[in-house]
Amino acid sequence: MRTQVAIIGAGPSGLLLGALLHKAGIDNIIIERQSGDYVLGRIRAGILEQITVDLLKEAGADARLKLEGTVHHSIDIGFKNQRHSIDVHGLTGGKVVTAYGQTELTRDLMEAREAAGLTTIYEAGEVSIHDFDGKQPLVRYVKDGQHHELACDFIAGCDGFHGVCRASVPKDAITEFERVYPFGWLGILAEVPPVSPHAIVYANSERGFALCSMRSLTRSRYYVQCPLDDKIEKWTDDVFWDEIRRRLDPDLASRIITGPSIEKSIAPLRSFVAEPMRFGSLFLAGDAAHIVPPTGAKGLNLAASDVKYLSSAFIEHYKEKTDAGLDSYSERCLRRIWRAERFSWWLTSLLHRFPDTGGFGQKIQEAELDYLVTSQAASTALAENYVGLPL
Ligand code: FAS
Ligand code: PHB
Repeated sequence: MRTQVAIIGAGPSGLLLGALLHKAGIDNIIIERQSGDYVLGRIRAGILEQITVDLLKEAGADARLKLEGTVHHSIDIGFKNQRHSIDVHGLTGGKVVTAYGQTELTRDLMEAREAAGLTTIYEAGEVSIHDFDGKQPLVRYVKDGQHHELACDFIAGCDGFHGVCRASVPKDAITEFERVYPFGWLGILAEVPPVSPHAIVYANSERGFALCSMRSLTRSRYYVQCPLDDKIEKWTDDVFWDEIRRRLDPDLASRIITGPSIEKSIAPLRSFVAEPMRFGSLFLAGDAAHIVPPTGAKGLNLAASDVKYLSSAFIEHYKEKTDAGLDSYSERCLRRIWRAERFSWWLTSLLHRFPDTGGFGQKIQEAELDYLVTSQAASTALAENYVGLPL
């Protein structure tokens, strides 16, 4: 088999890249190690920057997003038993974010790909990539016991943090930067109306961080900071609902509608960047190249901006016969990535309780939060990062 761009991974990065390349008439095949249902079963991000919304429209996969996405003009910051609204829309000259689950976005892209009759090899085993630093890049995989080879011009490594692409780069050709946080997030999904349907709530408390989000007006997404070694079994629904209410201001806590969880998982938090993001004809995009703690709602959105840069670069290569975009891809992505890494690290450091936070640290966090919500300059800095910096 042969294609112009071989895409490894059918998560948001791979699917969005495939859709944008197809629209430009560039042949691509996606190779995914899991089943489509497994990919859809992963509950992850929920907040989309306008850049991501616009890319889904460009990819022709935004019909449901327009109907079911919930536009947010503000976010709430909770601390010292009070809640403060940050007018993101007003502070950024009208920019907004949209609440729409990554699962739904992935489903929309999958369905659009299938409708266009494009090839996605699911449940591909033993995926390996070859000669990406040479002239004849190649992907090998096993499907239904048969060994296959896919020749291509380029390989897009959209295979996430634990994928094969970054791992295939020689160690002396790549530099990795990482910070692992000493806690995780316990997240639950419940078919109950969100307590704050028009503003995500980020709460700092002496008991730890809490977040109130949503997937729709009837489906809520909540998180609490938890020890990294916590076992999910400890967190019964009742324990969870009691704990999150203790971390929120009394008014909000009294209004939370509880119900049985339909998904519950603990995710570790890390900051990670691999440099560079290009190795010959291999290009890394999304979580394959970087990870942010989800506090700033940047992970999925950074993946989308990588894909915007990479799809434009491939289109220039094939249509305008210039490699300027490919040659500048890594540098352009990394500038934006590091700004998002900084924002996500800063917000995580401000809202979470660390082992060494203590009484003094809590007071410092509360003083910074007090300044953040009362200073227009500080609120503007938060708002412009939250809606997404310009491409
Ligand atoms: P993904 O990891 O989504 O997709 C990579 C795909 O490649 C997967 O389908 C995988 O099966 C496949 N793959 C891996 N190895 C392969 C191989 N060898 N061969 C073929 N295929 C292979 N972001 C937010 O903005 N907000 C959040 O709240 C948030 N919560 C998160 C919670 C968790 C537990 C995790 C892990 C991430 C979270 N993220 C969040 C970040 C997340 O949304 C990512 O940014 C997003 O999934 C990135 O998409 P991809 O780059 O496509 O990577
Ligand atoms: C989510 O809805 O999953 C979500 C929202 C905002 C965040 C992180 C996660 O910062």
